[in-house]
Amino acid sequence: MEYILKNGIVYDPANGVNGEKKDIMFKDDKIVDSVSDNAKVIDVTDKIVMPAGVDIHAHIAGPKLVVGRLYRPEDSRRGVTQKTAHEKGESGFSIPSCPTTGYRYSRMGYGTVCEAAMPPLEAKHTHEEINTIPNIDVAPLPLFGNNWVVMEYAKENKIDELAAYVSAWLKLSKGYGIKIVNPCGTEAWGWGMNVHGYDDSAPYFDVTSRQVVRALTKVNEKLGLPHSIHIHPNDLGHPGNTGTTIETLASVKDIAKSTLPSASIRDQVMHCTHLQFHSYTGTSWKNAGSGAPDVAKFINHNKYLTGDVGQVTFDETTTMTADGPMEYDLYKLSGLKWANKDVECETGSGIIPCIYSPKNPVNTLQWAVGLELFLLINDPWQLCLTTDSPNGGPFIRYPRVISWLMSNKRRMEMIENREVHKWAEKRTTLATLDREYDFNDIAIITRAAPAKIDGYTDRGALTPGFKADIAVYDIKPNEFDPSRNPKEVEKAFSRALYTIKDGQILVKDGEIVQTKPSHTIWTNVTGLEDQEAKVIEDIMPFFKQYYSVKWSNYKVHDHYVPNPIKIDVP
Ligand code: MFN
Ligand code: ZN
Ligand code: ZN
Repeated sequence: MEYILKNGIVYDPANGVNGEKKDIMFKDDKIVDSVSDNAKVIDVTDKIVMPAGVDIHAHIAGPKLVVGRLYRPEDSRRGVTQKTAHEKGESGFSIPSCPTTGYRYSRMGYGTVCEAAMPPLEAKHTHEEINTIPNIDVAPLPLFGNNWVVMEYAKENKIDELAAYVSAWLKLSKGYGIKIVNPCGTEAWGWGMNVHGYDDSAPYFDVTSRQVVRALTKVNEKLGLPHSIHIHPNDLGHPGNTGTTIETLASVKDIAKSTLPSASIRDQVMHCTHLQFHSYTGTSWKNAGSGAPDVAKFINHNKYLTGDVGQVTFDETTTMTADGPMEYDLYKLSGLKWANKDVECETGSGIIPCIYSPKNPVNTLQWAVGLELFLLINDPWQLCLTTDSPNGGPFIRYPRVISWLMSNKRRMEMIENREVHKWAEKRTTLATLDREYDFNDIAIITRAAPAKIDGYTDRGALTPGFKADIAVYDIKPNEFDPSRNPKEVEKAFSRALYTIKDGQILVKDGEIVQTKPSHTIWTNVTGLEDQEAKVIEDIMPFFKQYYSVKWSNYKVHDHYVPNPIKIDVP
């Protein structure tokens, strides 16, 4: 089937197209540069056309989500809709059902989401969930930062063995890249402890967070993985954590990016996630302030770094993270119902509701710190829009965050009318920042940059040969002032005029008109088969002694991933 999207105003930052009136053509599932006279015309005259959105960091599938749904029926009762001709019924707000997740991303014009935390031991389950999410492609990141084998190899600086281990485990779990959460800290939580500093070690392992992160960064670049390491640093959510954050960012400066072609699309060697939760000053919540200016300055000076924000959106949400000890801290603060889980030999997790209120000084500080990061990090290619869904708020709030970024007027109104607590003004620089994003900047932080940082070479741009993943929004940018119309901005980005995925129209006028199965994107390192076999043989006594599952049940078999996009890394 051939289509021509006619006369749209196109924002395609990867190709340097900034608001040009242009036709975009696609044939079957790919963008093309010409079509025949038989092509079906879709008139989008003067409306915004962008590549489909790419989310670099969200929690959408896996055991944490299931626990959240089970123990928060009050969340599952929100957002309930009846079954329609095209959709199963929806349910849930911060932890929607799997089909709901697909519909809602699709309605916002998104096509790809990185599931940011998959324990290898629970990878089968995670893939089963991914398979029930329609319309979006999902790239799951296996967790490596508290894995016992990783910690042992990192301690001994056995980079070759660790590389073989990582490449074997990407295959075993069908994972996309290396995720690190609170390195050594989640392991310490097994003993009721945490690590706060970057040079603290995990009990009984005698290895520091710094050693683990550096070893995994070297491995990532040695293997030439398309994405860099993706790190949630130590000390999340604690006043005074800015120092640990900057130490973490600084610690990989001397590690060169891989020269392999598989890594050539990206510039960074470290992607640091939900920076907002890592940018606080002070010694307690009473005297806490913003570390955003320091973190932003560091990122502005160092092109080897990228990040996403983890913006707080003032919602009642459910937080969930492999950072088990941090969730216990939140439980001590809020007293809300709390779930905790150990994943033997690999990681852990905690889950707890969080009610972010604009009347709460600390939550307002968090909101303002997130916006400061957006406004103080100069190069939008180094930053991605996230709420760390659902941790700072659910992903359906992205359009609201976009409206805040495009309107200084709206931000000042919130501060001056005391819609938010006065800490936003007193404890951060937000009220002094008048930068406003334009539509091109928005296209960068929601699709072009995350695609590049994730290392995708088939999406995030409207390049001929790329996937026909396209979003059209009901705004005429040449006749519209986003600064003065934040509500309209939010509405338009919430309900795409068209969402096209793999050349199929899935959303029209903000409604789902079709669903399709998702693809799972995973990385297949080739050429290390002998080393992988050797590492598996070496660790087998450990596996048999410490894991309670059999090796034969551990691997994610091919049938768990019925629609793979396998990225071969030679
Ligand atoms: C990432 O996974 C990931 O992370 C992320 O809530 C997450 O109330 C999960 O106990 C948080 N508040 C304070 O201590 C504030 C001080 C308070 C006080 O007690 O004094 N001050 C005020 O109320 C101010 C009043 C005066 C004024 O100045 O206006 C704490 C409390 C809190 C703090 C609670 N912290 C947690 C935040 C962290 C991480 C949430 C979520 C997090 C989720 N993932 O005259 C005058 O001016 C009067 C002044 C006022 C007065 O005194 O009245 C994964 O993958
Ligand atoms: Zn995290
Ligand atoms: Zn996260």
